Amino acid sequence: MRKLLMAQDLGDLNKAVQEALEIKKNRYAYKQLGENKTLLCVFFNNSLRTRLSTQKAGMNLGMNTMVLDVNQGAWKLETERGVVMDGDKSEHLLEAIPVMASFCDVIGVRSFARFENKEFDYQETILNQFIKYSGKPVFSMESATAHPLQAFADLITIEEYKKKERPKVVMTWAPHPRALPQAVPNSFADFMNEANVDFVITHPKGYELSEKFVRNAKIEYDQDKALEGADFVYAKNWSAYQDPHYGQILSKDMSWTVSTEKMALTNNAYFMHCLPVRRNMIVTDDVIESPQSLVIPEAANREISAETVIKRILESL
Ligand code: AN0
Ligand code: CP
Repeated sequence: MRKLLMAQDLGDLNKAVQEALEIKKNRYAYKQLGENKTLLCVFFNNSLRTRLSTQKAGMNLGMNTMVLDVNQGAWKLETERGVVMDGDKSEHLLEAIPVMASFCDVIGVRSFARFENKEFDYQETILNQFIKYSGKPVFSMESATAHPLQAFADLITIEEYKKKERPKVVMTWAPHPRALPQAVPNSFADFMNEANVDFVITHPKGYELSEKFVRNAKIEYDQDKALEGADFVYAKNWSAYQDPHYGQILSKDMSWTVSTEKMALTNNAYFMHCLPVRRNMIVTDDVIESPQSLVIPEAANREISAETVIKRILESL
């Protein structure tokens, strides 16, 4: 495996989940695989879970792990070619990438959508520059359009907790004070579309996501209707994808917050969220603290999803 961005990069998803569950039984079983191999995690944006779980995954595999926070301590990077660099950016990504690559064997990249230019974001310009100019395997740690390590961890979690062969999984938009990327809901839809689940997306009108990720998923604009009979409720805020509102907040409607009343419409569903979450915007205290909340085991599975991906990359070196 040379790259991770979409679910299809993992091949047969069921096999990938089974492999992850095997790894979870003994996460140190492949300690030899990463000997004298170095993992570099490059962050253009903040992170708690991805930063810790991805390093931990690399260490489980016996790798050396390094983290670079581009915006804290490194030189400010220019990312557009052709710019006269007379501003505050001291180095170009086109030099920085091959230099970073010369010190490592595998690279993880976090670079969120910037919402300045939809094409720049949706072409995954930054991640693709890493792929092109590093010559090393590259995986997304949430790039402009996708967060596959999160969606893979979510799928592993659903597999662990499901009580029926084909559970109903509802991804619901919920309000948030700041504009957030579409990467998490995009990848969740991408993975759920390939999984053995009855998948429904619910959001206010105007929040339609990219077809590339939504494909044939069911859309239900009435949240209460969507939640009926749900076995898993996956809450997330995202900003608008569709033109001319790309990257904008269209609604802060608090009636979309996942509350005890909303959960009462479901089949005693589990509650999921990738975290970080704003309480009493996305979800009430009561729901996130309830026994049905999976947010902590879900986050813990980030170590397992990352380890499965990095293991496959190491096996292909
Ligand atoms: C980010 C997002 O919504 O994409 C990261 C989530 C994993 N969230 C925030 O910036 C709050
Ligand atoms: N879920 C997730 O990716 O969290 P961080 O942004 O803290 O890494």
